[in-house]
Amino acid sequence: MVSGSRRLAAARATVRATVALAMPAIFADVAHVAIDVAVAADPTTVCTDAPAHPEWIFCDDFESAAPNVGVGRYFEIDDDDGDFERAPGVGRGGSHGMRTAWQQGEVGAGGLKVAFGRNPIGYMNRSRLRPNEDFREVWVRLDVRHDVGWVGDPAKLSRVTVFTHAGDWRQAMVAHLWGDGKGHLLVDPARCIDAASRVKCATYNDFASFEWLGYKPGTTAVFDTANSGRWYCVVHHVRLNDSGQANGVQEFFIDGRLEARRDGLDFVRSYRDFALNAVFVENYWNDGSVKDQERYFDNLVISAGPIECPVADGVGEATATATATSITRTTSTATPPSPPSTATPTSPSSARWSTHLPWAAR
Ligand SMILES: [Ca+2]
Ligand SMILES: [Ca+2]
Ligand SMILES: [Ca+2]
Repeated sequence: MVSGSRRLAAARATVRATVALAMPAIFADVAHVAIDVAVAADPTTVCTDAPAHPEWIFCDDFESAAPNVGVGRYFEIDDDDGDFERAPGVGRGGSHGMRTAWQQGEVGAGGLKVAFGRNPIGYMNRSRLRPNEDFREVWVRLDVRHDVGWVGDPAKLSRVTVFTHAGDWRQAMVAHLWGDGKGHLLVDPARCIDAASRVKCATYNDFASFEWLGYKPGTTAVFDTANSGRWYCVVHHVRLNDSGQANGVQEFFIDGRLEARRDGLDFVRSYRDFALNAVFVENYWNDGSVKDQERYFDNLVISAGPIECPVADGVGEATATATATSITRTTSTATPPSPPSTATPTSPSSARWSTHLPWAAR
């Protein structure tokens, strides 16, 4: 580390000052708050700063322990039979992170599930993360790195949702953050509330009952081989609408830059029984991985306020690009297909946003 502790301390102070200034803006106008690029503190020890961030609901930098189920932790983990694991050196800046190992053709390669806030499902409430609060707006940070030579777009990355009933996993809405099949991530908001503001879904992922509010892809080709080997700090922001107002938001940022935003969303109509109460991080590749390959996660943070990202990662970029160029030439036939043209339009008036991605449906 060239910077030294004094510089690091200064960086942290800067971050805190930025957060303090930004916080009142959350309530006034969330549209541009997280666009301000502030340099977050040392990306290898993110959760060390948690005490300075009361707005953080959950933080895991994978430094202290392997992901586990329990109070303050996850409510469910799929470790892919040990293949999805915490490991030294695979995290940001050479820290600990989570390693995903996809074998060729593999679909499910593990995931992490966090519940927080007021949640009707006892199984999820094992985490006890601020269980008496309703969160109508959250920011979720996840650092993602695809190994050098990466090929393809796994459909899933994460989702933020509202669970509504004690006896099953039916949902009021889902803010999907997943791949567009063309190398980018996208936002794909879905509602499961009827005109009388009652939950329509009858079970988990009740796709037949979802109303797709319209997806929008980002601009950074995070899954391109040419961009493999570098870290991306992905921040996913979701805000439920106020009752009677179409003012919900789903947007995401990479390294502090806005990628895609949907606003004016009537996410849950006037439903108020529960608010955002779970985040799932998923290694799920609907079409199966095109080859044996790995990706890595670090710094999963769920917050009630905006989250800063570290300076964009340029380390290893040249190496990754050089390697990727040759790989792209030799494996072009392995590139997964683009989304099919069978996306289902609904009403003509909202045709611009009224399609969803059946190729990614689970
Ligand atoms: Ca780490
Ligand atoms: Ca595996
Ligand atoms: Ca598996």
